[in-house]
Amino acid sequence: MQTVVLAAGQGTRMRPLTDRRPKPMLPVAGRPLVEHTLSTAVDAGATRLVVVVGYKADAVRERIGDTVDGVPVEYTVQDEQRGTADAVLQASDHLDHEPFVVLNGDALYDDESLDDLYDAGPAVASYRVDDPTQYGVLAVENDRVTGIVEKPADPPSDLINAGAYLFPAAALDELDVSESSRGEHELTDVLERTIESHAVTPIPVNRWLDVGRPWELLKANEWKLTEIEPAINGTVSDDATISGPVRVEAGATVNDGVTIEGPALVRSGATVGPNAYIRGATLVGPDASVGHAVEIKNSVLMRDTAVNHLSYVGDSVLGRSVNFGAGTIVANLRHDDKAVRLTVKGDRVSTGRRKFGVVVGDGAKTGIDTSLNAGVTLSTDARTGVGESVTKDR
Ligand code: TTP
Repeated sequence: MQTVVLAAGQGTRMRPLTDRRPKPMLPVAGRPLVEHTLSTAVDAGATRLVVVVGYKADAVRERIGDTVDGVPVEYTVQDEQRGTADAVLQASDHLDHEPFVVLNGDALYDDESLDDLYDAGPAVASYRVDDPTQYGVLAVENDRVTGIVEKPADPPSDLINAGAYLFPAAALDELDVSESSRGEHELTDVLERTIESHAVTPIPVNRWLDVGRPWELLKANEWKLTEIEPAINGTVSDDATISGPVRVEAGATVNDGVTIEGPALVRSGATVGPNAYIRGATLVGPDASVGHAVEIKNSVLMRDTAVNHLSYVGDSVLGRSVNFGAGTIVANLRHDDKAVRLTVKGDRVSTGRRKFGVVVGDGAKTGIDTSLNAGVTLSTDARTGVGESVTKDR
């Protein structure tokens, strides 16, 4: 089945991590986020992939290339982010007049649920949540979608739109929808038109994650690191202790006295130890280094990042080429036990997590003895001074 994957977004809620890369390229268990979506689509039955790119398009094109698991990939550029229906409209020149699947390129789905979507007739993936009021909610009667409402105070069901659709060929003629109240051309309006003429089935999704904000990147890694194939292909000291699902790639080095508790992935070129403690779920990116007496727990360290001496990093995302000075300590828990809050597009919002540390943009450097409070964001290339206690974003 021909499949459109939407990957043109600016990822503004993910800043500063998307200052220098598009959201689809953020690392999830050693692969770019969008590659997980593309591979799941291929497993489910995608025979041709059309990827809509826009913000930092070249990064996606260069990394993904012409095929995914043997299935051809074409690209189309959406110059301006005018909405998801507009994104599919840009892709429509590449599509045959046949049914087609549309997937958000920043969402993760379990394999079985996507199989069910591809095997269905016109359909939309739906995910059951306790509080649907902040989502697009499906109205369903007799196993047929009868409507979709954005952020309803009085939700018609507990089934939310999980951003995966199987449209009939006729929907290709319905893509030119007018602007919504939030100023976008939305695919949900195409769905509204489709349900007027077609029976659209809600397909329940067992596991789904929309990766829009930094803690969701952490969640994505927590999920996908549990699925890695454990293997020790790098150089690992006999004096290191490794337990749980751990993969050490060829070209990585794990020195004396290191303990790694999986799930964890140590990528090629990375160095761990001596005497470091890595706790799951952690991704140590390519060429990253974790040095003596450093503890890293449930975190993502991107390429070339260094935490070399006497530091603690918990529940955090560190971008590329970050350097933590000796004795940098991250707080990841509030003493009132409330969920840690983080700045997203200028607002302080709850991460919903009792444990969350910090988000650090590419190239940031901390001075020795820096304390970083839970929920702090350091922007791209930020600096902290010696002995600083950082309680606000910078
Ligand atoms: P969003 O997550 O709504 O947008 P975004 O990725 O730009 O992130 P943010 O809101 O943080 O700025 O988009 C959902 C998916 O649709 C995502 O994969 C990007 C894609 N998309 C497009 O390809 N074109 C568009 O015009 C829009 C609005 C989204």
